[in-house]
Amino acid sequence: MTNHYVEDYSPGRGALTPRAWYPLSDAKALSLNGSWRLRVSPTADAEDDSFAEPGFDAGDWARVVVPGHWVLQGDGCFGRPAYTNHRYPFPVDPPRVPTENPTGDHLRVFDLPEDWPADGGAVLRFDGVESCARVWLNGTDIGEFKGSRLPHEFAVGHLLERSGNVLAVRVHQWSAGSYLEDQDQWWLPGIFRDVTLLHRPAGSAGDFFVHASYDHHTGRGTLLVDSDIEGRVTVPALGIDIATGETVTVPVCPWSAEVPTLYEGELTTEGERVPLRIGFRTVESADGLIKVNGRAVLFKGVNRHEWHRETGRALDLETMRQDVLLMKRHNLNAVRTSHYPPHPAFLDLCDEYGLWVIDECDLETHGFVEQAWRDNPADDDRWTPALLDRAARMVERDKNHPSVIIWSLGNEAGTGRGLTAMAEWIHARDTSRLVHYEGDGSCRDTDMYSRMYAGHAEVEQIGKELDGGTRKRRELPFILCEYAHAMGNGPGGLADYQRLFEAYDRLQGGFVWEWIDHGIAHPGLGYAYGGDFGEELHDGNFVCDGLLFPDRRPSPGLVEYKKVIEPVRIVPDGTGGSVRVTNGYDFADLSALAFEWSYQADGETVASGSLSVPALAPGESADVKLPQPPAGHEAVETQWTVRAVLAADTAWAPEGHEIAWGQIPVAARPLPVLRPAVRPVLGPVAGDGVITLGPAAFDARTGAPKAIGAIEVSDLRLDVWRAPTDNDEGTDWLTGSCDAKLWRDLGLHRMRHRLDAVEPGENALTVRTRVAPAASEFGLTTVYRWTSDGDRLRLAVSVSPDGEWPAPLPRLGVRLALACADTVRWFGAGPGEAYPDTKSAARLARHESTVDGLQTPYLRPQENGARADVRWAEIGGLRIEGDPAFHLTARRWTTEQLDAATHLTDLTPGDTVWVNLDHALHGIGTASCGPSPLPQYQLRAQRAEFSFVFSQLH
Ligand code: IPT
Repeated sequence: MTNHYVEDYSPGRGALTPRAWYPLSDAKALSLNGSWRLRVSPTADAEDDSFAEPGFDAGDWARVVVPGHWVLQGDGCFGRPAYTNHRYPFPVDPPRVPTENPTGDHLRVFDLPEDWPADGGAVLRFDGVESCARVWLNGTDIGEFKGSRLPHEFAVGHLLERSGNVLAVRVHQWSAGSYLEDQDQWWLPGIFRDVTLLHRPAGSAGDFFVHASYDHHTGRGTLLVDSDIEGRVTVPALGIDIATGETVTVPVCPWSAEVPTLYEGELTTEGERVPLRIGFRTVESADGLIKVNGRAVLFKGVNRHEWHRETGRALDLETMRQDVLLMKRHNLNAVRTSHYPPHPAFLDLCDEYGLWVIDECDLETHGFVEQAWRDNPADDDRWTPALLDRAARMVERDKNHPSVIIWSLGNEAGTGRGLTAMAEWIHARDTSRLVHYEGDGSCRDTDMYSRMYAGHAEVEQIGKELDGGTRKRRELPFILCEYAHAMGNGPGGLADYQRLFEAYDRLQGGFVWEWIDHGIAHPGLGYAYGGDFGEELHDGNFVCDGLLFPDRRPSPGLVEYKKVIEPVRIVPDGTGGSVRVTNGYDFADLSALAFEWSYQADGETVASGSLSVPALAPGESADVKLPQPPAGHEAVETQWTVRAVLAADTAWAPEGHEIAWGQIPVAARPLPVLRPAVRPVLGPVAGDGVITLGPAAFDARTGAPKAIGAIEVSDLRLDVWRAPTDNDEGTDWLTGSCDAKLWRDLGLHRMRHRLDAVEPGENALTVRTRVAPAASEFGLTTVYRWTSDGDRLRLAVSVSPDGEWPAPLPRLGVRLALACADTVRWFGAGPGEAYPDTKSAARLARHESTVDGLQTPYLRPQENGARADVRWAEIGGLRIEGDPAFHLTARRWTTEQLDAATHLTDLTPGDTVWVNLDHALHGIGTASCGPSPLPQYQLRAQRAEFSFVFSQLH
C-alpha cells in the first residue's frame, strides 16, 4: 500500500514559494511553539485523520514540546533515537519507505491575540520538520511538505478564526525525503524548529534580495534591494534613502568575518517595515583564489551540526549564540553548516559576530555508496524537482546574510544531473557567491576544488599544483571541507596541516570535522551513542567526533585548534633579545590587541610587563625587542612567554582574552644529577627478602621497589600499552592499516615480564627482564638500573627490541602504582593533555591539577590525559625528575579497565593511583576518518634509554 505523498518524488504540495527569512517583531507574529498534544502510531496509515477535525477530543493524548523530537521526550514511550552513519536504516527501494513508519500526530489549539490585526493575510511557517508533514488548519488540508531542515510556509489567512483554531500536523519519520537526508547523525523525527503564524498586511513584501557589494579599490559599497513589491530602502548611518530596484554607491566600511560591520536599515513597503542588516562585501573567484573584498581568505573552519545533548537538533537562541561565541573565542573564522541549512537565527549571529559561512543544502544520499551509487537520486531526473526545491529553499531563505559567502549543494550525494541542475539554478539566481560541492572530483559544477580527509602529502601536492584532475579543477582554489576528525583523543596533525595552508596560496584552509559530539544525555550511561537504544543497525560512537563535549565544554582538540590557527604568530627571532610578531589576519591590523611578556625561571613567572607592538597590517612582521632578562636565575631553565590579548572588550570576549602566544627559550634545563652522597651509600644489602638502596626498599626476589622513603610504591615495570583511542582504532585511508589491530594482534595488551636477574652490585641494583607477549618471537630486553645518593633514587631504564618489530609501540615508559595521590604539580607542558602531534597548545610552565582533573572525559573511554615535556612532577608524596623530560599520566583505574570500558560510567575509581611515566608516546593522527600519525610522530620500537630521579617530598 503506497502512501502517495509520503512516498513520491515530489517536494510537496501547497506551500508558498520560498522567500527571504528575517526576524519578526512580536506584534506581527504569533509563536506556536510550546506544548502540543501528540499521538505516536507505529505505521503511517494506522490512524485515520479525523484528529484534524475541529472538535476532536485529544484530551487523553500525551504532550510534547515543540520545537522538539518526540523520540527525545516521553522517556522512551514515543520510540527511541537511532544512529547510523551512511547506511539507510531501512531497505533501499526509493522512493518507498517501510511500513513501520513512526507517525506523530500533533495538535495545537490557539487563539489569535487580542490585537491581531483584522486586515491582511496570514502565513503559517514551519522552520523545520523531520521528515515530512501534512498540515490541516481548522479541518482544511492546507498541504504537505518534505525537506526537513528547510522552511515551508502556507497562506492561511482565509482559514483563521479569532479563537479555537485547530492546527493539526501529521509527521512521519520516514518519507521519500529520507533518501535525500542520509547525513551521518541521529534519526530524530519531529517538529524540531519553530512554528509561527505571521501576519501579512496588505502591501507587505513577499520576497526581497539585498545586494550589497564592496569595491576595495574605491572603498565604496553599492546597495540595491530587489523586492517583489515597491518600497523604500533607508540606511540612516549612510544617508541612504532609495527606492527598491534603485542602486546607490557610497563610502562604507566593508563586512568581513574579522571586522563584521553591519549597517542597520529598513525596507519600507506600503504594508510593513522590514529590518535590514546590511554587510557590504564582494565574493569572487579571481586569480585562482577565493577572494572577499579583493583579498584571499584563509578558512580556519569547523563543520557544525546542530546539537544539544537533551533536545537534539532543536536549539534555542542561547545555545546558538554559545556556539558562535565559542568559535570566536577559539580563533575560528568559518563554519560549514554540515549538512543542511541551520536554524536561520544562527546565520544572524554569524553576520553579527563575524564568521564566514558555507551554507549547505539539506541533501545527502550517502547510503547509495553501498550499491556503487546505482539509483542515486542525485542522478535521476525524477528527483530533480525535489533537489531544486531544496536548493531554492536554502538560497531564498538565506540570501541576505553577508556571512554566507558560499553555497554548498549538499554532502556525499555522488555525482549527477540533479546536482548540476542545482548548481546552474544557484549560479543564475545569485551571482554574488560561489558554489561548493565535494563529491564530484571533476568540479564541473563548482567554483572550488574541495576534498575531505586528504593526507598531508597529498594536500601539499595540491598546494604545489602538482595534482592531476580535470583542467578546470587544476585552476581552482582548494579547501578541505572536512579534515582532522575530532573523534575521541585528537585530532593529531593539525599544526602540520596549518603549516601547509600557510605555505601555499592555493590552499585556502579547511573545516575540522566536527564541532560537537552528538552524545545524548542518558541517566544510566552518562551519554548515549549509537547502539545504546537497541538499534538494529548502528555505527557506535562514530557520532561522537566533535571539538566540544556534548555539554559544550571544549575538548583538548579545540584548545589545540585555537593555538594552531592563532591569527598572530609570536616566535623567537633567533637573536635571543627580541621576538618576531607576524599578523596572520586577512583583513584586520593588530590595533585591537595588547601584548604582554613574562619571564619564567624553572617554570615560575618571576617578572612580567607589557610589550609595545606596532599595529601591523595583515601579513606584516616586526621584530620587537624584549627587556633585559631579570637577573638571579642563572642556574635554572628560563624562558620568555609573550601573549597577545584583546586590548578592550569585544562583542564576543572581554578585554584580556588571549588570542595568541609564543615562548622563547633562554637557558636550557640542567639535567638532574645525583648529588654527591650526603651519607655513605650502603649499597644494596640483602636481608628479610628486602634490598635497601638509599631511601628505597625493594623486593629481593623480584627487584621491584616497594617503597621510596615512606611512600608505598608497587607494580613498577615497563609499560607499552595504552587503551586504544578512536584514532588508533581507525583504518588509515592510505595504508589500510589499523594501529589498534596491529597492537592487539601482536599482543601488546598482554605483555609478560620475564625476570632474568636481580643483581645487587657495588653501587647499583640491576634488574634484567625480557618483556614480550605470548605466541610471539618479538620482545623487549629491558634493564632497570637503580642508584642512589642516599636521599634520592635514580632509575635508568634501557630497552632494546629483539627483532624487527612489525608495529609502532603505543607508549614506552614505566608504570607504577601509588597507594594514594590527589594533587599533582609539574613543570612541563600544560595545562591540558598533549601527545606528540597534539601539543601546540601546551605551554611550558608550572601547572597544578588533581588526579581527577587530569582525566579527559572522552565519551568512549580511551587513552587520555598525558601531560607532555614534564621536567619534574610531584604526586602522591613523590618528586619525580625526568632525564630527559617525560610524559605524565595518572588515573584511578588501570589501562586495562580504561580499555574495557565503553561508557564513562563504567569507570569506577579505586584507591590506587596508576602513574605512567613515559619516555615516548605514539602520535594520535586522525585515522578514525583519515590518515594515521605522520611518520615523525610514530613511536618505532628501537633502543631507548631514559631515567627518572625519585625522592620523597617533605
Ligand atoms: C564524511 C561525512 O561527510 C561526514 O558527514 C561524516 O560522516 C564524516 O565523514 C565522518 O565522521 S564522509 C566520509 C566518506 C569521509
